[in-house]
Amino acid sequence: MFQKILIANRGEIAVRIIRACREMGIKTVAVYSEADSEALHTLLADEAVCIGPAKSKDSYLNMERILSAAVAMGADAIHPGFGFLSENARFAELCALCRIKFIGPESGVIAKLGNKSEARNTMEAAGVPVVPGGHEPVRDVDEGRVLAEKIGYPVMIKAALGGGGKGMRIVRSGEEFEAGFLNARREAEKAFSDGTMYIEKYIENPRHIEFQILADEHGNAVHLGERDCSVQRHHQKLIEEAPSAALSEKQRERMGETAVRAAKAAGYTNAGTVEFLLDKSGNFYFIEMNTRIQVEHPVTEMITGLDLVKEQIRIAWGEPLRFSQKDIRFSGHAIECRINARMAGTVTGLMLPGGCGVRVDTAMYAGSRIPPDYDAMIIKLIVRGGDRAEAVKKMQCALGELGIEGVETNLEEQYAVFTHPVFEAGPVDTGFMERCFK
Ligand code: MV4
Repeated sequence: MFQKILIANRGEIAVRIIRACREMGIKTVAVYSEADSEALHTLLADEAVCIGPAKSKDSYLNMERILSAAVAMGADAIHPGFGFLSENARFAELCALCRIKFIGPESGVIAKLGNKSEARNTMEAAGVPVVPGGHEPVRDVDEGRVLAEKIGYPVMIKAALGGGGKGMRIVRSGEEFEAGFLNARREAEKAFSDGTMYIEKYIENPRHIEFQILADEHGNAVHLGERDCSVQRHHQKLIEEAPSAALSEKQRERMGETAVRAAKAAGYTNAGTVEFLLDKSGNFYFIEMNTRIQVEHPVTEMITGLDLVKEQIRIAWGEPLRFSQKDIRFSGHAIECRINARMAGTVTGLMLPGGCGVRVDTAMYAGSRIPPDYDAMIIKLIVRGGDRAEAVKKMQCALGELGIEGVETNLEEQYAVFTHPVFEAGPVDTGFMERCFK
């Protein structure tokens, strides 16, 4: 097994990875920025290396500094977590060149799936349903308009290197097309230094359902069921749950098989997520595949009893999966709630909830500083109940116990969502937040 893993991340996911390594008897190296010298990941790891100033570009996104730290400390693998360099094909390639195992899929697979237009074609060729749309990126406004007419309005214009809502526009008529296309492309060029755009039919208020998959380096792949991530705002997920209350057992089986087919078609290894849109009639369509461990992975852990980070490490070491699809059992209902800071500052006081089936993933402690330079998510509350109603009740109680002093957060809004009759009744679609929380 690996002797020492460097964690190229910060915050709760870095802490989550350090814990998995420690349980497996693997030494850990944290990297940290000047703003994170007293962050929990810096304090908890066996060793820690300062890699630069607070700005992500100078620290957590600086490939040379991170690789230098890994070589200097004698790490034999790097876990990238999520965000930062986790889906950077060049970084995975550089790790390989330095003979350090990147805990994730191969560089070429990251690059192929990172291009959403190319991924669409790969999946369609493998018999995975995709949203009706074009097979090639569109070169200009006129070509785009012709394709949009053929698909039929409304359409969605997307950046090939996009995801997460950037460089994306809904266009509802021919008159709107030119402005929509040019604005989306300008945004894409700014965000990704690439203006490659493709067009799909727009699916109105879909449910956002993603399947967790695990694939080893020996050709075996399984899925660990789905997560329903429909509660979002401004393309930020707020709540995730498993299983989805919107799926029948039959649909779950078909989508799960499809997700495994998608992973195999991509030559995928390690943990990954296949994202689908589910429309009003129950049709599902592949939209993209995420090549990292995700923020919401704990809900899958809570209903399968598996530790996904440990599985990632075992797969990266070259072990075959320890289970086949029929060995995977699902039990109960799990929900995750993201608590975001609405400002930088110091958490002067912290009261955390607990109890049966309550899990808190955070790097916060009383006295923690929240620098202005990074993601606002500070705590993930995860609960598991026997069924959805019990899980919702547990989350209401856990949110009621949670106390955060010193910084403003979205805690009260989350409490309002969990006690909203429409959410309690469930399931909701991606239009829920806009309809019910203006
Ligand atoms: C879509 C879509 C509808 N039709 N594509 C959002 C982020 C990125 N991963 C893909 N996303 C979507 N792609 C087609 N063809 C709806 C979404 C979408 C969404 C869109 C607007 C507002 C909220 C949303 C939440 C989830 C998904």
